[in-house]
Formats: sequence, C-alpha cells, structure tokens
Amino acid sequence: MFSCLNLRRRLRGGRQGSSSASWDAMSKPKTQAPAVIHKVIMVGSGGVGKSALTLQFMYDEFVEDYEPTKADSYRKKVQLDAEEVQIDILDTAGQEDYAAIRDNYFRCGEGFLCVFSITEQESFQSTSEFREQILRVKNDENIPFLLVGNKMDLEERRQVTVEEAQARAQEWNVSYVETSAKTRANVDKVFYDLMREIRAQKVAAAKPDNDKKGKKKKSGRKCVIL
Ligand SMILES: Nc1nc2c(ncn2[C@@H]2O[C@H](COP(=O)(O)OP(=O)(O)O)[C@@H](O)[C@H]2O)c(=O)[nH]1
Ligand SMILES: [Mg+2]
Repeated sequence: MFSCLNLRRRLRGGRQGSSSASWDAMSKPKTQAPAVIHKVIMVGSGGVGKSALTLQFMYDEFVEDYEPTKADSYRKKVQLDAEEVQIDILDTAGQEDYAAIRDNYFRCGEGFLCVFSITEQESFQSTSEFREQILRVKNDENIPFLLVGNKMDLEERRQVTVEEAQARAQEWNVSYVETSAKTRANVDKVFYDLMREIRAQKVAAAKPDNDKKGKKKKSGRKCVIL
C-alpha cells in the first residue's frame, strides 16, 4: 500500500492495511513468507487514462467516468512467471501538484508507468516533467520505468507519432508501449513488463557485488502511511 499525506486510502481488491504502518513493516513475514510486493506508481497528466488502465488491469472492466481527483491504491496477487507476487498500484491524481505530496508518492514507488494520451500532444510533453521529478526523488537513472502511450484505439485522433514517442523512450533508455484501456490492448503487458523490471532490479540490488560497489540504494526514509 502506498503512503500519501492526506490521501484517503481505499485498498480495493486486497486487504485493508492498518494506519501509521510502514510498507517495510507490512512486508515482514508473520507466520510464513508472504509474497513479494512490487510497488507501481501511475503518473501522467489528468485525463490520459491512468485510472482506466489501473481499473482495467485490476477488474477487467473499462470505467469511463472515474473521479479525476481521487488518488487510490490497489493490491492484487498475480503470477509473475513462476512466482506468486503482489502488485501494489498507486493511481495518482491531482494532489501531485503539491511537490511534498508528489515526492512522498514517488519515494515509495519501485517502478513507474508514465502515461500520456496519443491524442494529446501536451500530455506527451508533460512526460518529461514527470520523468525529471522521478529521477530527482529516486536519484536512480535505472529506476524501472515504462513510457506508455494510451488510447491507441483512437487512432483517428492521434497527435503523437509512434516515432517521436519511441525516440523519447530511447533517449531515456526505457521501453515504449502503446495501450488501450478501452480494448485492453497491452494492459497486462505494461504491468507485467514493469514488474519484471522491478524484480530484476531487486535481484541485482541483492547481489553482494553490488553492495561492495555501493550501488545498492538505501532510501533512508520510510514510507509512512497516515
Ligand atoms: N477511447 C479511450 N478512452 C480512454 C482510454 N483510457 C481512458 N479513456 C477515457 O479518458 C477519460 C480519462 O480517463 P481517466 O482514466 O480518468 O484518466 P486519468 O485522469 O489519467 O486517471 C475517461 O473518460 C476514460 O474513459 C482509452 O484507452 N481509450
Ligand atoms: Mg485518475
């Protein structure tokens, strides 16, 4: 679950978490080893389809009128290749205009889906700002990150070419994937690809070699749930 300052939390599709807990503490084994949790954050301008993608992934349905100002977190058990894992998704909304709230969200994320709409050039331009903010907070060029061009079903309204989006992704050394929350095209793909990136980074960080080189990142700050 994600921590957010005054975020009204609703964990849908999963268990309720206790307040004032930390993600780290929640991940600790109780009786038996729990599934690994991969923490994903949806970022992007308003109206690009972050909530629609999240709800399509979680519940297999296309929601046309999800409240635009509401940030919510979701948890789901999924089979990632041979392993059962949990995915936590924070679907951000308007509050991230406040830098402190946004930074707090981003600090807690292990991977990011940076979404724009292929029908809105401005939303594509905004992805650079989100990328910069994430890199500043996470301080890690290799943070798991996918550039997602949503609303691919609206080809006749396309304003962003595949080529320009791919060029930006290449510049950032990340993958570019087009999706449709409406038709479900590539919806699973973006979440699973991102989880694989997160998993790979956790494996790399756990290697003793990386410790010696001081590559392992320590966040130093906890993700406090209020
Ligand atoms: N045609 C189409 N509409 C979409 C798609 N994704 C989202 N929408 C619509 O775009 C609007 C904004 O979506 P929403 O998920 O609320 O955007 P958010 O502000 O980024 O969370 C809603 O009316 C959605 O139904 C898509 O892939 N295709
Ligand atoms: Mg939304």
